[in-house]
Amino acid sequence: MAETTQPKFHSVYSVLKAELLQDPVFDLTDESRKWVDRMMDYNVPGGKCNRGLSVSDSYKLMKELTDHKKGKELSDDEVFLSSVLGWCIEWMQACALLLDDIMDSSHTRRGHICWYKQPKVGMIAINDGLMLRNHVPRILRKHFRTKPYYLELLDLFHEVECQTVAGQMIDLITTLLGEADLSEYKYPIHERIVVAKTAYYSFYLPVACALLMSGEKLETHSGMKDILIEMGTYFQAQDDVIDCFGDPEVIGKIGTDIEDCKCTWLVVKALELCDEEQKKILYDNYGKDDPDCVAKVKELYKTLKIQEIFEEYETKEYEKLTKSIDAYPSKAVGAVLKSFLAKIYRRHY
Ligand code: DMA
Ligand code: MG
Ligand code: MG
Ligand code: MG
Repeated sequence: MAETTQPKFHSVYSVLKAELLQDPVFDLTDESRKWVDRMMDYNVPGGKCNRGLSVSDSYKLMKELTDHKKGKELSDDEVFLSSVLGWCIEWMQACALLLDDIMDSSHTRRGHICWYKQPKVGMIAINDGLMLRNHVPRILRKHFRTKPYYLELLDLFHEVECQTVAGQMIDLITTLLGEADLSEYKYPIHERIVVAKTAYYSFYLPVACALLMSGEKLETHSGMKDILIEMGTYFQAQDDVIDCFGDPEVIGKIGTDIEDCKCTWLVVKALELCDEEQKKILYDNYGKDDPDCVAKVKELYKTLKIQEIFEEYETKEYEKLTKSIDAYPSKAVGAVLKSFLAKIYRRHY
């Protein structure tokens, strides 16, 4: 029985890693091969792999419901190829996170100190990020070059990467706006950031990969994209809350959004609700790299009951998304969307 279980998915990582280390295009020396080997192991496989695993899961669900092949398991080849696409997303995310941690001055990631903070790594991490980014088209070329959907796949990864990079830039330059005047932070700008930096690659990309593998055209699924983007927006709002209130032991990272003056779901809500006195607390303490200031901001969030308000937002989002999914014409795609929503609803890490 072919099923993409965690161990099977992880065995594909070793195959891809071995191929990349021998890829003549990089012409690695023995020393650099060791570096890349260690760098990949440190940055690529240590996450929850939700995005990566969801390509195979989505592909399987779609196949069952569209090809009338209910109950029929995926072939070994289908499991392998959908896992390869899953790993391409994990690779792309590894690059994004590695660079994100430098730009956000983060301390830990996935329970370890950030790669750029490792002794002897430092700013070499920037080139390591570019190396991971360039692994993706090499993997795609090796395994999908002869597929009829190869060009669409390349375009898809490239378009999603453009979105993510633009989102990261807006996330970063918006802090300049906030540092000058915090009252500039409102939900439309928050939404603009999170749709681009998170929703496209985390939610749309895995399902789009599965669709292409199933022989579908992406243009015919624009309604699906809208639902996935909405789900991704909700997911990043959760990430904002987790950054502030999550337990670093559980989430594997130490939040930096308050210090970094980020336009988060929490600060936008706080600005909506605060009176003049509370507004002053925010203005005086937000965006300062000082634990006392951070504590004051968190205290204000508690006074304003932002977490409780977030829970109400979660319930509303869940209802709204469920309605949109139920109204979606393809039951196959609907099943995929429902499985995604179930995985993230009220998550705490
Ligand atoms: C990260 O946003 C987005 C990308 C594309 C890496 P973030 O900085 O909130 O992520 P994290 O909280 O994981 O650092
Ligand atoms: Mg960031
Ligand atoms: Mg970050
Ligand atoms: Mg975050």
